[in-house]
Amino acid sequence: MSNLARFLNTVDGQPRESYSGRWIASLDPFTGKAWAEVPQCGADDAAAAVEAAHRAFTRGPWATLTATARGKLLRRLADLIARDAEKLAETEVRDNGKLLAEMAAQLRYVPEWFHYFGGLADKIEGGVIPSDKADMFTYTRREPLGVVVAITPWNSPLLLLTWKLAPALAAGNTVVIKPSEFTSCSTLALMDLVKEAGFPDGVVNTVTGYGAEVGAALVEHPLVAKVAFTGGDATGAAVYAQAARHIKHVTLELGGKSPNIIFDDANMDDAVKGAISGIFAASGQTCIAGSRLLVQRSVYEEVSQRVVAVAATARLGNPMERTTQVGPITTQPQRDKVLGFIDIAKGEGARCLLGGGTPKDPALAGGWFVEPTIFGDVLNTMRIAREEVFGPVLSIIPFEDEDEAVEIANDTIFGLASGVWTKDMRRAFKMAERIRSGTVWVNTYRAVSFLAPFGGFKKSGIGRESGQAAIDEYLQTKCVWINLAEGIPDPFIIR
Ligand code: TXE
Repeated sequence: MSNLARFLNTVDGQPRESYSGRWIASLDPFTGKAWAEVPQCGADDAAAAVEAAHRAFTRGPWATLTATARGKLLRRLADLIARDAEKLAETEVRDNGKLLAEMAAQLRYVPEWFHYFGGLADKIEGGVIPSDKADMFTYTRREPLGVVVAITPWNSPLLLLTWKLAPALAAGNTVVIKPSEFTSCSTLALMDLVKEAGFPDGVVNTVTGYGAEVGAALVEHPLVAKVAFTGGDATGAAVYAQAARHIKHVTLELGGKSPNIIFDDANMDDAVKGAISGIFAASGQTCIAGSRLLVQRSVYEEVSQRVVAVAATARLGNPMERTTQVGPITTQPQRDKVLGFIDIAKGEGARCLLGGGTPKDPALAGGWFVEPTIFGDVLNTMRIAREEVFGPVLSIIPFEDEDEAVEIANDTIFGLASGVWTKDMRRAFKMAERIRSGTVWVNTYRAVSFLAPFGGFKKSGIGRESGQAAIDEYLQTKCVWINLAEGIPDPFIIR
């Protein structure tokens, strides 16, 4: 047996290893070394978790719990997460290498989703339908879907899980979670709090393992009613196709190639900070990364120079230290992918203004670092401007006027987010209308909230997370007809 910390799954309220007895090492991106292990599950473990969730949905106490009691459980979980936020954040940082400052702030914010959706749980209402038929009383009920599978990625494991878990539970579903094989530990640690909060056994279960094995087995399972997925667009398309074969409900939150647009009338200090936070925060590993910086030609040189100057001062280092500004890339394959894109951009003729490789500092040698990298004179037709890199790599693209900014911004298969920097409010409203993305930020970037719907246009996804509408993604409508009269007329004719 190894001497690494071991995190176990929870199935039907019980701690579980995998049937195979195999383990996956969780690697610390700052050292490149294993620090913990999680069970390597297979299709048999996936089936056991789904069956437990299905039992809890159909026969357990959860099925008859009032919506108000469900809401209380969610709010209790919120309080426990708030209590343990720092500890959970540290576990996430060991797994994903993002800054402790950022993960701790996220974990302190996560409880708000459980409070918000806990509050919504007993406000799910049906309606009485006016009837065009005599003596007929018709009403709707809003009912949960059943077993929901939540598949999450490695960049913000608990935040992105929360966006699924809170509305799914508030709506009365049961859940099987499949975290990323690279960053499972914080999700497994959260399960202790789910138990402490008092959720009945089987309501929330976890199965760790590789996507192609355990993820695909979950999507395939006939007792699963819905898949809520966040990840890459290629995997999202595969999950969507597989779910379609079984007519399952799906929400997909996929990647982006978001335009961050600076006009010449913008507050330049703010715009430069917005450009930096859009791409270098979290080492660019966010779906909302503002990876295409569109700059009006009249200020193109000035903005490029200022963004380069600020990015050049970024302190790379140990993500656990509060003074670090840019941490490592979460996984080695992802680091290699980012470096590959840098080579592609150079080959395409983009001008490398900063970075372009791995840092030389020997103190960083063990970690999967990539230097903050900026390319100038990028054409929107280049691969570096079209494909999601998911790393600290910025492409700067010039434009002449509003029309051209809109044209370039929308010339992408994605549509997750966008930023507009201008002091002209007429222009701000117009741009917000014309850009095809699920979120538009004006004079800010990277703002999210439990109150605000989030999701993608085009290939960035289907469905919305957060905000009131998110709960609809976990409900279905039943229509009930009650005949108040006696005597059925002609049985061969539809009423
Ligand atoms: O993601 P995957 P990867 C993008 C980013 C990154 C690329 C690949 O561009 O470079 O995706 O990252 C599970 N059936 N994003 O490979 O494969 C997998 O185990 C069911 C954007 O890490 O999408 C993990 O739990 N599940 C993104 C989850 O899917 C499967 C965040 C996501 O992994 C599966 C992360 C299958 N066949 C990466 N194959 C964002 N939108 O924020 C894999 N999985």
